Amino acid sequence: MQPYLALLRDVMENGVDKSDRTGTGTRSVFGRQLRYDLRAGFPLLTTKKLHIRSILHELLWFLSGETNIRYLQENGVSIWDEWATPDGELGPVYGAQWRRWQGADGQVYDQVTDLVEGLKNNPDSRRHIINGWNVAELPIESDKPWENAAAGRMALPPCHLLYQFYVADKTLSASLYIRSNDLFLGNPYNTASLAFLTHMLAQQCDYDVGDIVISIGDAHIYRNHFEQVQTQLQREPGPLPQLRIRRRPASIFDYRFEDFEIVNYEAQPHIKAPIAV
Ligand code: THF
Repeated sequence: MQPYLALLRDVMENGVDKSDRTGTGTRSVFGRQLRYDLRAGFPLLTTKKLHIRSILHELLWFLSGETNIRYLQENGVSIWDEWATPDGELGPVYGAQWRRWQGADGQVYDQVTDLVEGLKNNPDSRRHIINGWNVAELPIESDKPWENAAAGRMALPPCHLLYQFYVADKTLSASLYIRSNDLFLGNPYNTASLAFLTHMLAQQCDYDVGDIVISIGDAHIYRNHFEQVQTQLQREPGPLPQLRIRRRPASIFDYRFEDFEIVNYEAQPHIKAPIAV
């Protein structure tokens, strides 16, 4: 996880102090890329204990096409609470775009099903893409997230918006574009989530796993995370854990939380930080 720690240092040293939508204030740089070789281990932070439960349930929730936080709450995951309406709606966020993108012609597109088909049947394709940036359903910038959701628009525009996959030598790699990345809280989640998804897709298609590449637009650290970042930068990273998937579910939609086991995850203590809403 050295690339991540180097990016934190880069932002602290070279970043520009900016105001942001949430009113918290950030220090940010523009345009950075992180790469992890999944064969070297599962890219979970070791300098801070991560809540794997939240990351996995969120990914399973995206894949299910759900956009109400009920499933997350039933599983003790609260990371989407702040943006939802009182009855838990987030509008057409990730799950809706991944599984039910509505064309102007009324046709509904399941990007995940199409992706798996494409990876299996046409591995050399350069169009293995999931796109979350559905312009017609973006929120209105000035409104509150829950007001957008109540009006049927996304509560928030997607942060991780463009996924592309690549097959070569029977090995699957993934690339993700994140337009705006909260480096202390969000980035470690996004990295682990992409790694889980890549392992699942590889298993479904009988490929090995290769690299994951994360490209970031606005890479920022919130002002109220500076202290936590310094604490983290004083820690020495340890060896990466491994992922074991206990069975081979019938499809990409049949994975359950219990199917995943992270082995040898020895992380340093969790570091608390407030989330900017
Ligand atoms: N907004 C902001 N400001 N940062 C983000 O990373 C972010 N997301 C999602 C939507 N808006 C965002 C929400 N994802 C935590 C982690 C990811 C989130 C929201 C919150 C968080 O507070 N993590 C705590 C532990 C909480 C837990 O797991 O229960 C942590 O210490 O890691 C980016 O996708």
